[in-house]
Amino acid sequence: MMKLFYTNTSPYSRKVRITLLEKGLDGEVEYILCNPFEDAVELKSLNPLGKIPTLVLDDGRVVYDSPVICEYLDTLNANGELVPSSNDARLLVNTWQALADGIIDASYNIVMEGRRDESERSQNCIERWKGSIVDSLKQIEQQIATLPGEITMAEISLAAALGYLDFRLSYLEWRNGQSNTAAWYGEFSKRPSMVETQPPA
Ligand SMILES: N[C@@H](CCC(=O)N[C@@H](CS)C(=O)NCC(=O)O)C(=O)O
Repeated sequence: MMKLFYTNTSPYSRKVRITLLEKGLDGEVEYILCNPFEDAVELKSLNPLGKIPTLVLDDGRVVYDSPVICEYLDTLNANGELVPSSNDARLLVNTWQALADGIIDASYNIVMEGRRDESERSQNCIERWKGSIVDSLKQIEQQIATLPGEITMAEISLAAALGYLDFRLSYLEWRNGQSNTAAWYGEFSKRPSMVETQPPA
C-alpha cells in the first residue's frame, strides 16, 4: 500500500488528497498524519526536505512535491486525465497549476511570517507576497474561461489555493471584485473530493 504523509491543514497535501479521491485511488493509500514541524523523524528520513505531502510507493520509492505526486497518481489508471498528454493542453494545465501553487506559496509564506517574533517579521516581504496574490487573482478573474473545463490539475490546484485563502487569509476577502472566480469556486467546492478534504473549522 502507498503511504501519504500529510496534514489536514496543508493546501499542498489537499491537492494530493483531492487527486486521490478524483482518481478513485483513495483506498490504495495509507494516510499518515505528520506535522513537519514536530518530531518528523520518519518524514525526514524519507524526504530530506522534511516537507509534506510526501508519498511512499509500494516498492519504497519516495515521491515529493505535489505536482510530481499528482502527475504520478494520474498515470495509475484511466479515471480521467488530470495532466493531459497532448502538448498544448499539458502546458496550459501545468501553467495554471504553477500560478495556483504560487498563490499557495505566497499565502503560506505570509502565514509563516506571521508566526515569527514581531521583531523578526518583515512587513516588506508580507506586502510583496500579498501583491503577488492580488495580481494573480486579477489575472485568474480575466482568464477563468480558459480553464480546461473538465477536471484537471489546473482546477484542483486553483481550488486548493482559493480554499487556503478562505482558511488562513480570509481577511483578504479574495472574492471582492472576483465574481467569476467566486462563482467557479462555489460550484467546484460542491464536489465530494472538496467537501471531504475541507480543512478543520
Ligand atoms: N512545493 C511543495 C511545498 C510543500 C510544503 O511547503 N509543505 C509545507 C506544509 S503546507 C511543509 O511541509 N513545510 C515544512 C517546512 O517548510 O519545513 C509541494 O508542492 O508539495
